[in-house]
Amino acid sequence: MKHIAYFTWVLTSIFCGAFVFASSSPAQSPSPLIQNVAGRKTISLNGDWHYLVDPHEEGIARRYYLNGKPFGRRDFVEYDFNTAPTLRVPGDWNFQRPELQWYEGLLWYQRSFDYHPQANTRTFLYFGAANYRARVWLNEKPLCEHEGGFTPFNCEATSALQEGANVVIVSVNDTRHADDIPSLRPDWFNYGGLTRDVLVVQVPRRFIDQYSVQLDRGGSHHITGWIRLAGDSNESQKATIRIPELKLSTEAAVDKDGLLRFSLDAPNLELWSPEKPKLYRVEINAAVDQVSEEIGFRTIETRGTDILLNGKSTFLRGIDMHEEPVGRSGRAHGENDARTLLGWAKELGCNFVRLAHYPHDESMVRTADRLGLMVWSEVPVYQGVDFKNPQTLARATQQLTEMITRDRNRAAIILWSVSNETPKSSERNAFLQQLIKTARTLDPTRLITTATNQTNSTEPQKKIFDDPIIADLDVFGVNEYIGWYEGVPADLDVTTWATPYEKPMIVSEFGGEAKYGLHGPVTQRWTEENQEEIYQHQIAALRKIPFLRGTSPWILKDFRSPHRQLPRLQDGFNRKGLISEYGERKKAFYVLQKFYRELAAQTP
Ligand code: GCB
Repeated sequence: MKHIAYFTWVLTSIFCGAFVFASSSPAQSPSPLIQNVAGRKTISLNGDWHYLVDPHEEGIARRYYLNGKPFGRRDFVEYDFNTAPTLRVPGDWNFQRPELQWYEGLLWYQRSFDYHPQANTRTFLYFGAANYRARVWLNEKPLCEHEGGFTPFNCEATSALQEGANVVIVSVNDTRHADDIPSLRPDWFNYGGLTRDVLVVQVPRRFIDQYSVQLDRGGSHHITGWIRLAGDSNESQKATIRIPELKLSTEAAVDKDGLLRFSLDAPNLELWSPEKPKLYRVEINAAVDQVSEEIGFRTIETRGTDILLNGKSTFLRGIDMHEEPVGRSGRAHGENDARTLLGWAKELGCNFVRLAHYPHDESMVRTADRLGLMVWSEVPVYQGVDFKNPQTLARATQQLTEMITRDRNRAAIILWSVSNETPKSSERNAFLQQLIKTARTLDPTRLITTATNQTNSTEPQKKIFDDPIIADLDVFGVNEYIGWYEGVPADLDVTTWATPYEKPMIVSEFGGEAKYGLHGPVTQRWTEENQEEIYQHQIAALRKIPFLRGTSPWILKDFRSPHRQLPRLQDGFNRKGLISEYGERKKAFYVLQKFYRELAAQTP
C-alpha cells in the first residue's frame, strides 16, 4: 500500500514538475550578454555551493528548485540542500570529489546570499560558464536556461530578488549528445559544472550592455565604434567616449538601429603589439550609466599570403593550449592560471597562442592583452558535428555570438576560428559558411580561420591543401601529424606542400606523444627523444613552406582525455604536451624554444 502511494506521488510529481517547467519556459532565454562585468558593481557568488547529484534526472519532478525542507508536516520532501555536501564554485565537479570523477549527467547546485535591492537598478545573475546545459531559479522562480559549456550568460533577477536572504538553485547537465556543440567524442575531458565565476551584477535601469571600440581596418589612427543602451529607449540616447591619456573625447550619436555610433581621430595613438602591449583606459559615459576598461588598438589584415599586424608582415610563433592548470586537476580558472599558462608560452618565445578548442575563461584573453600574446579563439565545432541539423547550427551560432560579444574589445584576439578538423561535404561547407558570415557581421575587424586536416593527393608525401572552405577564410590552419599518426619523422624531409589558394597558412597542430622522463632511442615511441626528433624534422620542413605564416604545435601541456588509456604511458592523458601536467619540460620544449628565439631575432 505504502509503495502504491509512493509511486502515485512520484507520477503526480513528474506530471506537475513537467507542467511547472513547461508553463514557465517561454520567458527563459538569458538576457542579452552584459560585456565587461568586471567593470560593474558586482557581488561574487563564488565559494561553496550545496549540491545533489541527479543521475535519473528527477529533480524537476521532485521540485528541487523549490528548495524544500524534509521535515514539514504537509508536503513530502525527500531532499535537503542545506545538509547536502558542497562543491567549490568556480570549479568542475569531477576533481573535487573522487566519486564524481567520471560523473556525466545532471547535478543541482544551491546557495543563499544576502541582497538589498536598490531603487532604479536592475540586477542580473552572471555565469562565466556552466558546462553544458544550465537552468537557473531564484527564490523558487525560474530565471533562465542556457546551453553551451564555454561562454557566459546572464539572467535578469530584478523582480525575483528579495530584501535579505535569497536562494539560487542551478541545475547543470553535462550529458554529451550527437547534435550538441561539441559533439559526442571530443579529445578532452568533459568537465561538468559551474566552471567559471558566478556574480550578481547591479546596473542602472537604463545601462550600457555592449559596446565596440576598435581601430578601423586598414587605418591606424582612426577609432570607430558603437555603444548599446539597454532598457527604456525613451530615457536617454546620448553618450560620450573619452580616452584621457590621449586627451580625446567625442559624443556618440544614435543611428537608425538604435546604436550610439562614434568615431575618433587618434593621431598620437601607440599601437598594441606583442613587443609593446599598450592598453588605454577608455571611458564611456552615458548620463544614465558609466563604464570603463583598458583597451588596446591594433590592425590585423592579410595581403596575399602575408598576415599584417599594424601594417607589417608578421610570423605567428604560437603554441596550442587547453584550459587546464599546471600541477592540479580540473579546469583552469582565473588570472593566476592564465599567467602560468601564458607565462610558459612567453618562455617558449611565443607571440601567439591558439586557445583550443573552445572559448577559454575571460581572464585568459585579458591576460593575453596585458602580456602581449596574439590569440586564436575557437568555438567547439569539433570533428563529428551533425552538420545537417539546423538546431546544431543554431547552437554553434549562439556560442560564436557569445564568444565574440564577450571579447570583441580584446586587442589580443586576431583570429576567430569557426571549427577544427571537419570532413569535407556540402553540408559542412554550408554550416561553416553560415558561421563565417555571422562572425564577419558581428566583427568586421578580425580575421576568420579554421583548422583543416583534409589534403588531396594520392601520393602521401605530397600535401595539397585544397579544402573548399579555405576559399571563405582569411587565414587557414592545417593540422598534420607526420611522424606520429602518419609515417615516420624522416618523411617530413621529403614532403612537399602546396595549395591553390593565395592565403596565409598556419600549421595549427603538429607533434607526437612523450612521457616526461622516459628516455630511449629516437625511434622509440613515447620517449622524449622521439618527440624531440619529430619536432626537429617538423621545424626543418616548416622552414621550407613559402606560404607559411605561423605555427602552433600541439600542445603546451599534457591534458586529460578519456581517449588515452595506454597504461603507464598515457594513464588518461594525451601526452603531446611540451611540459607534463606537473610543469616538467620535455626535450622538445627546448627545440621549439630555440626555433622561436631564432625567428624572433630575425623579425624584431
Ligand atoms: C587533433 C585534434 C586535437 C587532438 C589531437 C591529437 O587533430 O585537433 O584535438 O587532441 O589531434 O592529439 O590527436
